[in-house]
Amino acid sequence: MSQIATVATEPIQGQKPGTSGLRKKTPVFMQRHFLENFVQSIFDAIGGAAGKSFVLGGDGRYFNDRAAQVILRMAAANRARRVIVGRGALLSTPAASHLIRLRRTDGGIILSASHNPGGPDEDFGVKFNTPNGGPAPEAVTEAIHRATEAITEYRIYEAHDVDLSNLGETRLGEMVVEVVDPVADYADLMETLFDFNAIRAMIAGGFRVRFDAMCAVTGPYAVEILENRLGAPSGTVVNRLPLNDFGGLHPDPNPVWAKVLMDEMFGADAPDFGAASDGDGDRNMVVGKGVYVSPSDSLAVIAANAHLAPGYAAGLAGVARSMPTSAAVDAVAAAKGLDCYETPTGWKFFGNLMDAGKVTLCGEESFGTGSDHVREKDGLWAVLMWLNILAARRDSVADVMAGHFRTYGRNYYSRHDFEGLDLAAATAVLDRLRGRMADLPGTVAAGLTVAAADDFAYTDPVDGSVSAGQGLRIVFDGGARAVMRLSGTGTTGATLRLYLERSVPGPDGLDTDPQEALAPVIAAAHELAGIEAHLDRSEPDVIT
Ligand code: VG1
Ligand code: CO
Repeated sequence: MSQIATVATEPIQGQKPGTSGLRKKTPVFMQRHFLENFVQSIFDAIGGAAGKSFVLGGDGRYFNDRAAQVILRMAAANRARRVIVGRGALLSTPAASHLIRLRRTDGGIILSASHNPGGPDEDFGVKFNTPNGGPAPEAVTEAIHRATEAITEYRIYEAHDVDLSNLGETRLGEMVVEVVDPVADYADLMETLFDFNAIRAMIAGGFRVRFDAMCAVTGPYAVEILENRLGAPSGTVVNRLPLNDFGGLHPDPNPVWAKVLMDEMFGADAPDFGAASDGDGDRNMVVGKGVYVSPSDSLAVIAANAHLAPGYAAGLAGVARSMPTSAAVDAVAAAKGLDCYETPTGWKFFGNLMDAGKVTLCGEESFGTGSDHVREKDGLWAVLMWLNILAARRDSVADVMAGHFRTYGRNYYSRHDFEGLDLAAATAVLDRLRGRMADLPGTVAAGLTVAAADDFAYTDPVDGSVSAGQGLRIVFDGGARAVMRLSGTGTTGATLRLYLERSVPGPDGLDTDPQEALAPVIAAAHELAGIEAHLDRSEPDVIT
């Protein structure tokens, strides 16, 4: 007989959400009480689940299906009214954000560790999104963390698994479980924003697209939108079947992990347009025939051209970028008279700006772009925006980029990641540098003179909340910049991210290799932080 069980438990250390939700090795999440404690803490932190409705879904990685069943039983035991679940417990992060908004739920739980690899020995994650559809802001994630430290019991309904393979409504006790098509509402939303006829005509005219779904959640979305609705030939979307270990791929759409796509786009007879997305579908990489578009440049190009898409024909309210993202978009904003906001890393900081109508478009250097159509970054949205721009301009990616640089100048940009570092050693490097920030101006390193240095702190212009310690910024004479911070999404050791930028106004010097253009900034940053001396590393593990 089904009944509600109240299970005694104890706090488990380390249930502190990072940049985007709680991420741990899958075996950690599968430990006794681990998932249950965290989910009960979410409910406790938001004043209980009774009478509320939620969206639930994930990127299909290993443990997604089991975790979804546990969360449904816990929602029922906590007397939630309704949970809307994507069929098979699948939902991309942007589709989940859209459903929360469309169905006006009290939030949603997304099962994903996003761009981190998945599988029994890889990563799993859980993220709570608030009723605006966006990632919980810091006040909420802190309340969840406090609840994990005080938890004494959780509630779970003892019942069989719910069949999530068929659309429609069932009941779990008093609670309604509504299984929905994960793709349909999202695809419909895209049709309202972009000129599907123009894109369809461009593709029918021979424009070739390649989309690499990296065996992650975007496959079914890309097949429905690009192949079924826009008429791209079958096979346009590769790695289209979501697999619970992503087929062993690292579902992070960048030139390193999406190398197969890069090789195709730079090879003979390359398609006109290539793109890839990450585990949960919120990231994107855009590549033209023989030309790579950096995420910071993509944001700038979209800011300059978004009016060509019907959903943005009235123009943008304003734009925002995370602090480490290049200032390429700032140049567009200045030229167009748009407000431009600079936020800490992580999409949760854009939510207030979008809710208040201050910005339409947001982006991060980490392959994240999006708008106020949802409250998450959105990989396929960015792909469709690009296709819409190319169809409207009847131009190639290479020509769009060259024209953009001629008009606005070019911000050479790169991120160097040093992975698998000892946490104490990496923290010490940043602490040491932080301690010197005030004295750095005037210092000469590798021939560059420091003009300004600080530890980025952000005051939210809407609610006044302050987030300090968001990254060390060093600006050199002439405007070149280095930023350093530790990753908040990894699950082992520490990752030091070094962000490098140098702007060139043009018309000369717009075609240099970015690593070459940035060489002096790289050298200066290494010298100031003492990367070789203290971390025993001279080369980064990943360069994007
Ligand atoms: C990284 C990126 C950040 C992004 C976050 C979540 O965080 O740098 O820009 O918002 O991942 O992306 P960190 O703390 O590791 O630098 V996703 O697609 O993994 O949700
Ligand atoms: Co992601």
